Amino acid sequence: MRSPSFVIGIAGGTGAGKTTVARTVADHVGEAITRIPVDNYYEDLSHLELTEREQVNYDHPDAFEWDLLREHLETLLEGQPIEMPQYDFEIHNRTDDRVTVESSDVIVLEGIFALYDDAILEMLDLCLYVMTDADVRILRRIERDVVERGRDLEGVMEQYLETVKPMHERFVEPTTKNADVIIPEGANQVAVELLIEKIEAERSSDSGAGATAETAVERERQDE
Ligand code: UZR
Ligand code: MG
Repeated sequence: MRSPSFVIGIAGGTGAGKTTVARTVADHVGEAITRIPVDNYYEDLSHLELTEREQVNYDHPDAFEWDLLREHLETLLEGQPIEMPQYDFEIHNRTDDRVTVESSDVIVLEGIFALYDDAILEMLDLCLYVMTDADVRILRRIERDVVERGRDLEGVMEQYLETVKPMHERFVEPTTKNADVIIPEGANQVAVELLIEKIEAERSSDSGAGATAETAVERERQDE
């Protein structure tokens, strides 16, 4: 199995459009991409009751199982498959299923803390931060949590003010300093197209590395 040639991290606040950027890129590049949502690496909280799980601060870095995420990324970088945990937002817990995810040419790690952990940053070739205004993000968040994640409006509002916003300011937004590129307003078309072009360029330079090196040597000879 071939090892990935390019690993991308996509961070940004909740509702910024990270998943949309990752999915759009994956749709264009096709099977050559493995998408890893950091959300799937929330700690297993099966030992807690639902009412207790509702009280957990999911916007704090401690809510994640970092060791497992690091280990899985390393495995994918070696070209090996992983058994990726799955997360259910409605019950605030990991499910019992694991999904086998194969490694591929391009790995995309996506989540609020994609650019948080030092060991993970070492593994990333390109670090992106999706920067979207907080008002746009909360509107999207309300729509998504109520429609897709089975929440009520009051709960979403309370959670936003109590944890999502302060934790964003304290832990998520500072990771902009780890970004190589900041993408404004979520999945904007120009940014996504540039990203796709970059991925294609990395893939073709990697597969044709020998040929490129030879051409460079030849050129040097001609220059002498
Ligand atoms: P994205 N989250 C939940 O609401 N419930 C959970 O069980 C686990 C996570 C939320 C989390 C964070 N915070 O803001 C968001 N809260 O999922 C991150 N509260 O996901 O990046 O897709 O918005
Ligand atoms: Mg998302």
